[in-house]
Amino acid sequence: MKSCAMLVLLAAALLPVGSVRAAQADHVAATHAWIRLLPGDLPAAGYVTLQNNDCNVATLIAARSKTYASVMLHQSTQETDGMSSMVMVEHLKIPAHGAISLAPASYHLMLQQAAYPLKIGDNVEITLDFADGSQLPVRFLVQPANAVDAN
Ligand SMILES: [Cu+2]
Repeated sequence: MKSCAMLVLLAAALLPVGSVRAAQADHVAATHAWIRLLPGDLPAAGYVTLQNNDCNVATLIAARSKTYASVMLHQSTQETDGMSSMVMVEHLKIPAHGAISLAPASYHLMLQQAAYPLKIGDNVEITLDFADGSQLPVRFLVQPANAVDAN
């Protein structure tokens, strides 16, 4: 897109000489970040909407947290027999100036091996890693099993 290219050139011209791109993923905004807590040892699921404000595709490649030893990117799929299952997702592309939602029955972060027993209302920080080396720490609000969104 022409307007995008011009913006990039302008941004480059305004940067001080010798500066490098910050490790923080400022071009991606996270909203509606919440965790569905399930009873017992059942894995929790993390949901978030990611808006890409950049001219380039942003590719989510991993997520990690101090609170959960295991964080995986999954996609729920509906089988023809009506049963749902999950598959691992290698990476998730957010279109330029577009958004994707990790939401129930779709993409989610599979959260396992919590470091401590989580309660409703807790905040959990999960860091999202992107293919360009940038990262985005996001605070997720812990919600009960019957919740449908963060707010
Ligand atoms: Cu899963």
